[in-house]
Amino acid sequence: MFHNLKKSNCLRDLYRVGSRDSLAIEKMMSAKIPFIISDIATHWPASKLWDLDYFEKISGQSIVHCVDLDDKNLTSYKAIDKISFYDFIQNLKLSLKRSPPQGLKKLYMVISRISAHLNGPQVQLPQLLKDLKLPGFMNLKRLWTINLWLGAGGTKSNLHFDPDNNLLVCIKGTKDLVLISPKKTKWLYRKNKKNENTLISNVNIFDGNLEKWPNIHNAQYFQTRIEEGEGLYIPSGWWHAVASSKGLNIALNFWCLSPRAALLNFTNPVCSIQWNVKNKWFSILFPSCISSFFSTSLDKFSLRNKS
Ligand SMILES: O=C(O)CCC(=O)C(=O)O
Repeated sequence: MFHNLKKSNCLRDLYRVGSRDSLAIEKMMSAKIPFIISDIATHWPASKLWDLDYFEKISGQSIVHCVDLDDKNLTSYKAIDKISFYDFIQNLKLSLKRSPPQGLKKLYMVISRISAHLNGPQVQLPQLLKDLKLPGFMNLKRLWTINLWLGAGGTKSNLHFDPDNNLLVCIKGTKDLVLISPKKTKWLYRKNKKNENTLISNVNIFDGNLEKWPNIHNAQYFQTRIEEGEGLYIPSGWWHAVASSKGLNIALNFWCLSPRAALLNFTNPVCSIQWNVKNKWFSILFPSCISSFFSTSLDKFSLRNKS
C-alpha cells in the first residue's frame, strides 16, 4: 500500500498510547500531532455486538448515506446517495459472499450520523449511540458529529483533510493510512477550482504512477495501520488517505470543531429583537448557544453518563 511514495520520506510510526494515559494524550493533542490510542474501543459494547445481523435487527426505518465505488474501489465523494439502512445491509451481505452476484452495486456507507451536537446535522442512526462510550479526552463541548463508516472492505479514500479534529476508530477490520502535515500543503496539489471541494487533493495517491505529481515527493509522511479497537487522532488540517482491509469493515469517527469553528458556531446569531428609538434601530442578538443549550443539554448529559 502507498508503495509509490518515496520510502526515504517516511517518518517513524506514530506514537501509541493507552486511553488512561491522559498526560500523554493531552501533550500530543496540544502539539497537534496524530497519534494512536491502542485500547479506545476494546471495551465498548459495539466491539462485541456489531455485525450485519445486529445491524439488520436495529435498522428500523433509518436512511443512511453511501457512495458508489468505482472499479478500483476508490471512493468518490462527488455524489453521496441515500439508501435505507436495511437495503444497504442486504447489499453488503451479498458483497461479502465469496462470489457476489454479477452487476451488484459496490457501495460504501459513509458519514452516517449516530449523533450530532452544537446544532449539528440530522442524525440517521441514533439507535447505535448506546453501544459506544464517549472518549473522555475529546472536548465534549466541541463534539460535532459521530459518524459510521461501513463496507465490504478494500475501499480507498483519497488524500484529503478535515477542518475538524478527528478521532477515527476501527471496530471491525483494519485501516492503513498515510498522513501529511498541513505545513506541506503547497506540495499536495490541493483542488482550487470553482465548484471543487478544496479539502481534496488532485493526486490519486493509490495510483501506480505518481510521475504526474512530482512535488508530492517533497512531503514527508507518516504511514500507519489502525487495528480493531484502536483509534487514530487526526488533528484538523492534517492530510490523510485511507485504505480499508478486505472483508467486513466497520469504523466510527468523532469530529470535534476546532476552537475557531466552535466559536463561530457558538456566536452565530439565530434571532434578534429589534426596536426603534427616535428613528434609530437597536437590536439584541441571541447566540445559537442559548437555543442549542436547550436542544442538546439532555443529549450531552446522557452521553456523559455512559462514559
Ligand atoms: O475510512 C475511510 O474510508 C475514510 C475516513 C476518513 O477519511 C476520515 O475519518 O476522515
